[in-house]
Amino acid sequence: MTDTPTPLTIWFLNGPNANLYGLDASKNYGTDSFPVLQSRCERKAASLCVELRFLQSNYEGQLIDWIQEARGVADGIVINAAGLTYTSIPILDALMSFPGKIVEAHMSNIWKREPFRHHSYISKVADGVIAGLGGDGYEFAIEAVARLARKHPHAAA
Ligand code: DHK
Repeated sequence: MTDTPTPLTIWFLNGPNANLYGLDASKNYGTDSFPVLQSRCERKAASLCVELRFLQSNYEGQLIDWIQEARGVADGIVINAAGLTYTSIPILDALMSFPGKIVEAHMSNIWKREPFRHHSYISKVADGVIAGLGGDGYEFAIEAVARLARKHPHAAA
């Protein structure tokens, strides 16, 4: 007999320009469009008994508002803050106020790229980082944060 896993709520936050994935000429972010990535993540989440809120904004303040809203609601956050990863102390501060688990995700391997992408403020608070594996990495990130949240539950709601 297999036990049903505890249901979890995970928020997946995507930063500036993520809506263009699959459409950018560089193909740094693979060929899956953003809606395709979203459906892949939702399918993966459902298979793990995770309710997923998949969000994207080009605005730093909106991402901060969502992180604050996630307090007391979400068991974990997956975040790809995109270009804000390297600049945003306010996003770092908001994440520091979040009591659940945090996984940082990037489509590309940021350490293989330009030096300005090598320092992440998000990593200061992330429990783990997944980069360079494209859409597969997004699915791994959801599984990782769910496993962490189930191992170390906090009072989400
Ligand atoms: C996405 C972006 O938009 C860039 O600004 C980051 C990240 C890398 C990614 O690989 O998902 O530098």
